[in-house]
Amino acid sequence: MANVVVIGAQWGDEGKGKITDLLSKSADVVVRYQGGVNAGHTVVVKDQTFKLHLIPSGILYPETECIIGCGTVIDPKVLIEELDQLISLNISTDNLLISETAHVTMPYHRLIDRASEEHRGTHKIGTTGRGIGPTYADKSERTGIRVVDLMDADTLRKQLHWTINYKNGILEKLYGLPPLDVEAVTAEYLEYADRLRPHVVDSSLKIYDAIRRKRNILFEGAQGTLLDLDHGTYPYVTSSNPVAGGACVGTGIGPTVIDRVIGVAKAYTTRVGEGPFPTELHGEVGTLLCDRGAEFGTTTGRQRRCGWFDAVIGRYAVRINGLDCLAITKLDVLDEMEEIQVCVAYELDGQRCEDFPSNSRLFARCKPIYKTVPGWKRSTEECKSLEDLPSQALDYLKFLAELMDVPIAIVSLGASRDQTIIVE
Ligand code: 2SA
Ligand code: MG
Repeated sequence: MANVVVIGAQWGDEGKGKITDLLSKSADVVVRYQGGVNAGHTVVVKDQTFKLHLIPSGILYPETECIIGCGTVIDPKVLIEELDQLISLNISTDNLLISETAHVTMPYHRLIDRASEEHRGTHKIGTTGRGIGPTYADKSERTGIRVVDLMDADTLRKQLHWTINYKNGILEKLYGLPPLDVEAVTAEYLEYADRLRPHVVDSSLKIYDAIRRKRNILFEGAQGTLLDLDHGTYPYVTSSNPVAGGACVGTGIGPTVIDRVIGVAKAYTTRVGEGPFPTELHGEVGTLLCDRGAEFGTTTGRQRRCGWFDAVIGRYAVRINGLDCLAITKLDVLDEMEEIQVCVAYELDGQRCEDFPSNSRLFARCKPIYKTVPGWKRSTEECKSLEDLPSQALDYLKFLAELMDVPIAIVSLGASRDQTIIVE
């Protein structure tokens, strides 16, 4: 399988968890390169459901090495809870490695995330409230705490003494919140440090080692292309780079290492949080997609907004990520539809627009131009090959591939591992 990057081609929750779980079978190493505990991957193995936020889903395979790369932000409290959950289910966590240069989410990050959302009022982003933006902001501001700092008690004490006093000023003066206790936070984080220490490594070096030994490496993206800080629907984005290019910076490898990029997209579209969404459906059809697709956030339980497939966004994802192929997930959710609409282009101020506009203000004014295709009105959940699919479902997939000019390599028809068609 060589070295593969798996990314979300929409606004996150495309089913990357399931696809990376499938690909992890042939991977020796699985690496997360951005995001933090805002991500939520649901993986179903037999009758067990795993909800993972930070740990790569490759952990479910005993031989696979899992690395949380330097481009991620780590909330040690949640990470330890996740480790405990896996251990209680008899899954070994010995193969989990954590980059020493990843940044650490602190209590003030979570507080500032929530307070600043409230402060923004109608301009809020709709964040997950997990402190992601403020952790990355500190990284850029060069006031962040890195895993390596967490591992050294003296450094941590000194850094937190200064940083918490500084943050307390913001919490109190700007948001009217009570100050944090430096000693208590330091003690709490030193405990986390002891627990995580055995996992901490120079992850770039580990990955380089694996590359030299010709191991297969899977780079697991979180969130999606349209949530990318640079290429997404700014400001309604996350604070990292979920696009394929992020895999290099977020792990410490060069672009020549990557052999293949796979995009994951739902057969329709969802978005959670605020921001423009041209194909969003508000009526009955939207509710049907939400119900059949069980569209609720893995991390926050928020209901996801639902809409038709948007091929303009699909083409954009192909371009921005250099996609080799697509995995289309949740096709079965459309099984009951009489007819299905696909957004083939936008109408922008009376003009037809084929390409995603990088200007957010223009994007917010885009109206979908739909092509209606027939539904198949039959269950696809048991289909094991393309031949098993109803002809209308096959035509739908062909139409999507044609619109985005990219082959479809995987089709997913349900949550479990065997509800998958691998296109030869
Ligand atoms: P943040 O918290 O700063 O990253 O939020 C900024 C925007 O990014 C969106 N975002 C997400 N969108 C979809 N799925 C995500 N992960 C969870 C999941 C979400 C959940 O897998 O279900 O449980 O609610 C995710 N993470 C961030 C977020 O909605 C904001 O629009
Ligand atoms: Mg998710």
